[in-house]
Amino acid sequence: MEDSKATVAVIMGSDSDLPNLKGAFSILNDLSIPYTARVISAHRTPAVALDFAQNAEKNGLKILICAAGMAAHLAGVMASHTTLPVIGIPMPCEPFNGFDSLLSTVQMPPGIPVATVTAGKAGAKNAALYAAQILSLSDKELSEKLKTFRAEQTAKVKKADSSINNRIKELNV
Ligand code: RP5
Repeated sequence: MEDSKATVAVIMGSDSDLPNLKGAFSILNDLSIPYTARVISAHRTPAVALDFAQNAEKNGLKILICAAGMAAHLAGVMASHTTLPVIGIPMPCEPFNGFDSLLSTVQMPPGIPVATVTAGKAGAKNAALYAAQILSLSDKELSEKLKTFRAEQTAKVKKADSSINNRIKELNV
């Protein structure tokens, strides 16, 4: 939920990243984690990025999720101005389809870590889940919700397994 008491910030380098981030907001909502969402660019609005990162802890935030594509400096720049955990999501972009974003986000020099997740939509989901797992270290209720999420996920795979042979027969191949 979008909230003034946000513990998680989801920051995207451009609003063009939003379609890839839907899964993150869906998971944060499902787990009732209050978040704030921003469009802040390390390159186009560097002063805003600096101000946001420097004041994040004072503003009650606990984790920053940063999604960016191409040169993708956002997560690293944010991490350089705060000791809060920063999770980076490499965004797919033309012409390299996110491989450039992946390397830019993951290859932080020693001293300023960024926890980089999968590129693209899967990464958005994993970033939200990973943020939840960090928060769950001091939130028993959230920890239980995550265990329920895992159990439901397991049940879905078992259900698929139990019907897969019938589904293959239906393909008539
Ligand atoms: C990055 O550049 C953004 O995160 C986005 O993934 C990419 C392209 O941005 P736009 O040109 O679509 O605004 O900073």
